[in-house]
Amino acid sequence: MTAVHIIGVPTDYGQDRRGVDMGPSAIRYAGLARELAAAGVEVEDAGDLPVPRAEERDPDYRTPSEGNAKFLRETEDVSDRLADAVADTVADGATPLVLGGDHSVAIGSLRGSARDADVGAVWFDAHGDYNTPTTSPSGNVHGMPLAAALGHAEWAGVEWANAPRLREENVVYVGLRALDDTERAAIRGSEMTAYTMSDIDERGITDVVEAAITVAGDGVDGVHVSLDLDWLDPGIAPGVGTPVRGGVTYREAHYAMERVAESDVLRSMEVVEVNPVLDEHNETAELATELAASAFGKRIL
Ligand code: B3U
Ligand code: MN
Ligand code: MN
Repeated sequence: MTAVHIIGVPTDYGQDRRGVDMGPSAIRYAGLARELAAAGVEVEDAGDLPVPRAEERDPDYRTPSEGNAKFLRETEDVSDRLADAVADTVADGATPLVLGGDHSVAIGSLRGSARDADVGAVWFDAHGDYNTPTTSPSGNVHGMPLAAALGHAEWAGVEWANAPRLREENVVYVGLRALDDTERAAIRGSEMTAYTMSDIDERGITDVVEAAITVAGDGVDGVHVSLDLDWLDPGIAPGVGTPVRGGVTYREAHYAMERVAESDVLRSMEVVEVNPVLDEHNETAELATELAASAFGKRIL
């Protein structure tokens, strides 16, 4: 029986809208343990990592020599502790399920997952999260975790951010639809594979997800699945800080997660950017819960 360890990371250092720190509570309240049990996995809840409130901290206390990345010292601290928790969970033979928090938590998840193994990643997101402190229009680290984990540009010497055993060739985006200009150019120039919403329209979710899992899993020990709830259309997932119209449907999302479960390559997963303050009746948290259950094997029949 697959064992899943839930690790909550109530952080909102990576973006400007308060509330995403309540994501782990909202997702648990929506019945995560029950849903995962229905998926037939053994669940252990490791609780939340302690994360100091953003108001008590200075966003500009430490920035890189060039550019802007807010709450960098705090993000480093959370990432270090999360990387340890994820690596320990994998070493115990369980699959970590990280609950964000904003997408900056992915830096820690990726570092932990890739500590003793080569990993690929499938990035289900409207955004590329491939900015650096210099290119970022916002200074928000939730728009940078992939560039950080891949050790790009100013992130290159930043040891706590870099996951050396994650390679561009095994990173695949699914559902992109909102990129900054510099980010677009950087993605085009990279070895990553990027499937946009147009690709899903043209080829269908079946084909795109199949290809994504194949590329991410090629020659590696396992795949990290990063699920940003703004990947879905805001009509069904309103509780996110940066909604973008034209996202995937409820059924496309479930199908994708079911394929993740069937592929049997899942090494670690995170569910991020649920913001209960912006949500309607906790429906985005419920959706996150259901999608996680699908990724761990819940089936209709
Ligand atoms: N690309 C923009 C916006 C953004 C990225 N990720 C989210 N929003 N959720 C930035 O700030 O880097
Ligand atoms: Mn994201
Ligand atoms: Mn996003």
